[in-house]
Amino acid sequence: MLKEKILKNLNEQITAEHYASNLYLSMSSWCTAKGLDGAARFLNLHSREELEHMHRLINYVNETGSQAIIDAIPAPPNSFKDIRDIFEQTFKHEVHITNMINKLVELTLAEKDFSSFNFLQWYVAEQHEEEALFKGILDKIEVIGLDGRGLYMLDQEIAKLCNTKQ
Ligand code: OFO
Repeated sequence: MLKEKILKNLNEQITAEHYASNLYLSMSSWCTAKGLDGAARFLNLHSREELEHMHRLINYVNETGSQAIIDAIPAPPNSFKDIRDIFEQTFKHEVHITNMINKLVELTLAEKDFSSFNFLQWYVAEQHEEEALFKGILDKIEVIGLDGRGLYMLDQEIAKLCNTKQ
């Protein structure tokens, strides 16, 4: 059984991963509506990944004999300024998730819950990858730009990422 404090934080993490999934799904839908098929596919795949992150947490909590709570999540935004706005928001969101994970890891050490500490190492590594991935897209936006054919080229570049990470 997990200590109360740790269970509460793990359940909050479940909700955060669920929200991230919906946020990226909403962004994917916006991209589809704007004809940005590469970015739409990338974000859709990423939305599914976030669901996997959520399920991994649910399984862990339930395996310990505690109960994973599936809580309400707020509606994500559904309108965005442009593709730059989308990827600035995704990067910001990943940094926020990293901070949550780091707080959780700190707590497991303080509570001497080494099993949860060990479980969370996967998320620590994953967050490192995800921040780098989204930062890389922001860098591409800077280099390619959004004017003229830039937007089309950028969408193609983002589409290529679907075959590497996901
Ligand atoms: Fe994109 O992050 Fe989950 O954990």
